[in-house]
Amino acid sequence: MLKLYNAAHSTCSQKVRICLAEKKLPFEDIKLDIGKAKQHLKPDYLKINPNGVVPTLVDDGEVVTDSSVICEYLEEKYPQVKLSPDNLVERARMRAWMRFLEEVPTAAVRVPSFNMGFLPRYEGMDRNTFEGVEADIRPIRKQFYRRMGPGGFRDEDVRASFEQIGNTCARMSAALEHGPWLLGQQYSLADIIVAPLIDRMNDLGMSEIWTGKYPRVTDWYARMQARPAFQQTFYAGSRMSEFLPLTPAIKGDRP
Ligand SMILES: N[C@@H](CCC(=O)N[C@@H](CS)C(=O)NCC(=O)O)C(=O)O
Repeated sequence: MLKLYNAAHSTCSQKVRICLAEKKLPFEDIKLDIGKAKQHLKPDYLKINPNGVVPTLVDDGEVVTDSSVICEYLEEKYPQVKLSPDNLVERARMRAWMRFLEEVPTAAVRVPSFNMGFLPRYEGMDRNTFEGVEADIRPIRKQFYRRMGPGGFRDEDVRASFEQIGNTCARMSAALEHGPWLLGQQYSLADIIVAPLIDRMNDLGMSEIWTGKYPRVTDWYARMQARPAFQQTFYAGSRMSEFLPLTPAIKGDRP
């Protein structure tokens, strides 16, 4: 039996949930509160995921971490529904997309997500308290939280994120010239991994990054949304705007 430790609104969890749904694999859905209760930072969870992040997959007692790695593991272990091309060069292209998606837009999307949704949690907290109770307890995100601080990321960081997401859309648009999916005719893990990032930007009201400018991205997003696996993944409560009042991403830099 597969178990997935995840959070409803976490984009990395959503990547794996789409993959599981496409493959029609049943799994035990273990929801962690990664907000107030910080269940992903408790000693028992850190034993299976020392990075203190979601998602984590447990397959028959074996632990697999990191959303892209989990997706590739599922693809190799459960190949009945194929989400990658057979051709080696095409597979390499898919993996190059996956690395790019992790390095650029996955990291970029965190900046407006925090500035727009999560900051009210830290309201009234001074920097020292914030660093002690929020930043320093996070195994791989300490510096990220410290850079953000209780007041949020600087406008310059938010603008850089938007630029990176725009660049991602430009690359997607160029790739989509050759077919409905990023690799052409083959729907693959590359589409699955970028989908929650585009969905998050849409949820944050930022679809203007691609609307008008990259119509192929708009059409691709509509095709993604039409897939049953996508609808299964984005159940009620899995989008930030459903449970957090969103504030502007650009805050006006503080002195
Ligand atoms: N490389 C990891 C990153 C996972 C990740 O950053 N997860 C976020 C939610 S999308 C998280 O758990 N954040 C916890 C925190 O901010 O403390 C993966 O792809 O699984």
